[in-house]
Amino acid sequence: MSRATSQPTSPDDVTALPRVIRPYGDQTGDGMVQVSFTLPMPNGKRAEGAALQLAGKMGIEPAIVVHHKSIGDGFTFFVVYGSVKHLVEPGLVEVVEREFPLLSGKEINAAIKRRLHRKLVVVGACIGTDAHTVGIDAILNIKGFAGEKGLEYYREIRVVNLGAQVLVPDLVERAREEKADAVLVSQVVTQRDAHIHNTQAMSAAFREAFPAGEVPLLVVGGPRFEEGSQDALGVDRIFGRGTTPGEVASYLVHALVPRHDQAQA
Ligand code: B12
Repeated sequence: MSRATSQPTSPDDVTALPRVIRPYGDQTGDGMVQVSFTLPMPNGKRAEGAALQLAGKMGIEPAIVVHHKSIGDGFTFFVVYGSVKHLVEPGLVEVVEREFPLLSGKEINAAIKRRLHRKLVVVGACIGTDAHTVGIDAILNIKGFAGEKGLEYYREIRVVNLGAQVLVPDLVERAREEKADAVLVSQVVTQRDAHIHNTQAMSAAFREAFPAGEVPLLVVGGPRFEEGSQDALGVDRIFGRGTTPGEVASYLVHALVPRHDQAQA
């Protein structure tokens, strides 16, 4: 009796997957996908035809429009369902592994207390015109996120949450006043790449205001940052969709506590 098919597959075990796969709809390998988009056209037959034309150009063929709805004057929202021919090679996917261990609350507090001998200071804000505070609050506020308490809950972390629409010069000033070890910035709105421009401006302002080696750890988060783009943005770390406070606290210990040890040595 073979048990191979009932073994759970590890998400990281590429040897358990075929070399190539296709999307699954009704049956294995049928290549079915569903996409949604908006066209700047009034709802109607011509707009439906335009949606199918786009689907064809995207390689979705045959395709059907399964939903279309007018969303204001001259705009139509579509959901299109159809088959693609493309093959996916799971073995070629590069997975960015977390570079630090996840610590428990107790371990985090103990590491800060033992090695820093004072509270670790975090200043957080949404910068620019961004008023989406739910994400940064999920990380900072005591109530936390996904069953984990936020950074305010940690005895050895002092949190200063500046809220929404904070101007970069004010953030720099407050970080200096509070002697921030880390500055945590949230950017949710991505229209016209606002999240990228704001983050780069923030990083530049901190690097201009603080001497080299004394710039606080710069951490930015939001649902649409590209993994691994921290260097291009001039920050130390990026956190994306679904981040939990425990991950951030573990990272802060990983990045700051040893750093302080080295400075004392
Ligand atoms: C709630 C909401 C609002 C609320 C915000 C209330 C508040 N106090 O935050 C209100 C109604 C005010 C609002 C307004 C607007 N919104 Co709005 N909003 C949303 C919505 C529905 C949910 C966002 C949210 O709370 N997510 C839940 C949190 C927990 O998730 P998160 O932000 O991703 O955070 C997690 C991670 O990303 C990460 N993280 C985030 N930040 C940070 C920071 C650090 C340091 C770290 C470590 C981690 C981290 O950790 C968090 C937990 O895992 C989204 C759509 C959606 N479903 O996402 C639209 C959305 C973000 N809004 C959008 C828009 C366009 C607007 C408006 C411009 C609308 C308008 N025309 O007025 C305004 C802009 C206001 C402004 N000046 O910013 C767009 C943005 C599109 C884009 N490409 O930029 C979205 C995507 C909706 C859409 N599909 O169009 N919005």
